[in-house]
This record gives sequence, C-alpha cells and structure tokens, in this order.
Amino acid sequence: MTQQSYTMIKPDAFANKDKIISMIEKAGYTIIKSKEMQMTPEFAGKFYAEHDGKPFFKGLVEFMTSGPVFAMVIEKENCILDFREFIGNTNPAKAKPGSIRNLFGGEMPQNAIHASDSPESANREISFIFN
Ligand code: 3AN
Repeated sequence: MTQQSYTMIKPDAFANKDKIISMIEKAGYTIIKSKEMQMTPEFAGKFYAEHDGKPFFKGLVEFMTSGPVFAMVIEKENCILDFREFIGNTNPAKAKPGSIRNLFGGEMPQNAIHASDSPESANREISFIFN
C-alpha cells in the first residue's frame, strides 16, 4: 500500500541536504512536499511534545533550533517502516554502515534526520508542519 511519512533533515546535517535528498530519491522514495524552516523553541517543543519531561528534552529543543531544518513529505509502498530501517538506528553509533544516520549523524541528539514512527505520527507531523 502506498503510504506517506514525514521526514526532516536536522540542523547537524543541513549542510549535507543535497546528498541526503539524492540518497532518499535513489532508494525509491518520492518527495511530495518540502520546505526549509527555522524552528522556534515553542514550535520544536510542540513537535516533540511526547518527549517533554524526559532528561534529553531541553537539549533536543536547543539542538533542533540551532539552525535550519529541511522538512519533507515522502511517499512509497510501506514508507513508514521502510524509511526508519533505511535511515538507521536512532543512535548514529548503532546505525548500520552507509545509512544516513551513520554517514551524517554525530552524538545524540545529533542524529541527522527525523522519520515518523507510525501512521498516527505521520498524520500528526505532516499536518503540524504543512498545515
Ligand atoms: P526517533 O527519531 O528515532 O523516532 P525518538 O522519537 O525516540 O527517536 O527521539 C526523538 C529525538 O530525540 C531523536 N531523534 C534524538 O535526536 C533525540 N533523542 C532520543 N533519545 C535520546 C537520548 N537518549 N539522548 C539524547 N537525545 C535523544
């Protein structure tokens, strides 16, 4: 079934945006919508509301507002799970060789790229970012 997911190149990987986009397209994902944004702390806090209260929340918001991000809606069969597998483990140190997080991530929370983790998250994130 064709499915959409939300993905976002994070500030640590923004300089490698063109390389990352080309990897995503070569892997068979179609980019439906995209935009560059600078998140404010309030906006980033709402985007990551499920992590509010966790020890890494403040650092995550600081990181996500430290520079521009590149937001995209992507589409493919089984898009959500396949894309999570494609980009590699949340922690770049554990991400498979050659994956986006392995190549472009650093130390947590600097893991290069975001990807929706369920159809519910994808719907919420796509409407939150693109209205
Ligand atoms: P994913 O992005 O793989 O869905 P989540 O939703 O668990 O991972 O975490 C959201 C973001 O929060 C991660 N992409 C990462 O930047 C940051 N993060 C998650 N866990 C940690 C942690 N233990 N320490 C620092 N940052 C974290």
